[in-house]
Amino acid sequence: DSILLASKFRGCLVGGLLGDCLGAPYEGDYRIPKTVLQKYFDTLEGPYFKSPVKQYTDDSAMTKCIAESLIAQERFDSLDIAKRFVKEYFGDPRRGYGEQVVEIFHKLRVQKFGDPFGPAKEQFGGAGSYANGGAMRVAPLALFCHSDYNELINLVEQSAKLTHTHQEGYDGTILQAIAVYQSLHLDPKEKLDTQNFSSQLIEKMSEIEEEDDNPYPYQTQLEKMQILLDKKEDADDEEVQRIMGNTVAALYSVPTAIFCFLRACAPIPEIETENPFRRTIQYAISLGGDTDTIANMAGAIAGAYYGYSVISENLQKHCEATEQFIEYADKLHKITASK
Ligand code: 8NA
Ligand code: MG
Ligand code: MG
Ligand code: MG
Repeated sequence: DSILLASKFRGCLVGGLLGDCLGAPYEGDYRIPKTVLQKYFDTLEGPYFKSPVKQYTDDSAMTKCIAESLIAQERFDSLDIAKRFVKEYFGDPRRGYGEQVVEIFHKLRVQKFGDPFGPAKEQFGGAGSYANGGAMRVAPLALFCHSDYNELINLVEQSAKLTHTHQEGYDGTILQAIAVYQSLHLDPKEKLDTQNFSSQLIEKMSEIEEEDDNPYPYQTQLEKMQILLDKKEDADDEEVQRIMGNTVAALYSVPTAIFCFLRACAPIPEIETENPFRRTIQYAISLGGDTDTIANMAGAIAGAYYGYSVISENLQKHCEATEQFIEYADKLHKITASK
C-alpha cells in the first residue's frame, strides 16, 4: 500500500545516506575490527549527544543531483542531470570524488554541455570507467521507476553513461537499481527468501549482460554470492573480501553490497544489534575498502526493504542532510503516485 511504499522511499534514500556518512571515516582501511565498529555504532545510536555531523561524500552529492533533477523535471532529463553534477562539483568539490570522474565535469563545462554523453566515452583511453560511481547515486531513479521495470532499465543505463561507459560500470549500475527495485516490491513482514532474491537478480541480469571477452561477469559474481550465502558455517571476512571484493570497481562492490544486505537478515557474529538495517551497514563497513560506497549501496537496498521506521533516529541525527533526503523521498513518492 501507499503508506508502506512512502516509508520504503524514505528508507531507501536515508538508508543510503547513512551508509555513506557513517562509512566515510573508514574509506580505504583494509578491514575494521568488529569491536571498534560496535563501539562506534553503540555510541552514535545511544543517548543523543552533540557532536559534529558525519559529512556525506560524493556518493550522496551525486544522489542529490539526480533526486533534485527528477523532482524539478518530473521526468528523466540527462542534460539537466549533467548540469547539476557539474554545478554541484564546482560548488563543493571537496567531497571525495573519484580521481578521474572530475575530468568529465571540467570537459562538460568547457564544451557547454553540447554533448553530455561525450566526455565519459573518453575516460581511461576510451575504455570508460568501470568504477561504482554510477551505482552509488542511482537510488532516486530506482524509486522514480518503481512501477515500470523496462523504463527503469533504460533510464538507469543512460544515467550511468553520463560518466561510466565501461560495460561493467553501467551494468553494475543496473544491478544496483534492480536490487532496490526488488526490495521495494517485497513485504518486510514476511521472512526474506535470500536465495530467491539472488536467483531473481541472476535471471534479470541474464537479460542485461552481453557476451564479450569476460562473459556474464555479474551473473558469475552473484552465483559466487549464492554459494557464500548458502554456507552452513558463517563465511569469514577474509573469504568474503577475497570472493566478493571491496574495491571501487563496480564488479567488486555492487554484488558485495547486495551480499551485505542478504547476509545481514540474520545475526552476524560480533555484531551486536537486533536491528537488521544497522547490522547491514555495520557489516558492510567492517569489510573495509570502499566502505562509504558499499555501505551506501547496501543501506539503500536494506532501507528499501525494511522501510524508514527501522532506521534509528539517533543515527540519523548524527548524519548531514538527513532532513533533506527525507524531503526528496516524500517528493519522489508524491510524483510517482500521480504519474
Ligand atoms: P572514477 O570513474 O574516477 O573511478 C574511480 C577509480 O576507478 C579511478 O580513479 C581508477 O583508479 C579506477 N578505474 C575505473 N575505471 C577504470 C578503467 N577502465 N581502467 C583503470 N582504472 C579504472 O570515479 P567514480 O565516481 O566511479 O568513483 C567512485 C568512487 O570514488 C567511490 O568509492 C567514491 O566514494 C569515490 N572515492 C573512493 C575512494 C577509495 O579509496 N575507495 C577514495 C575517494 C573517493
Ligand atoms: Mg564517497
Ligand atoms: Mg546491455
Ligand atoms: Mg567510496
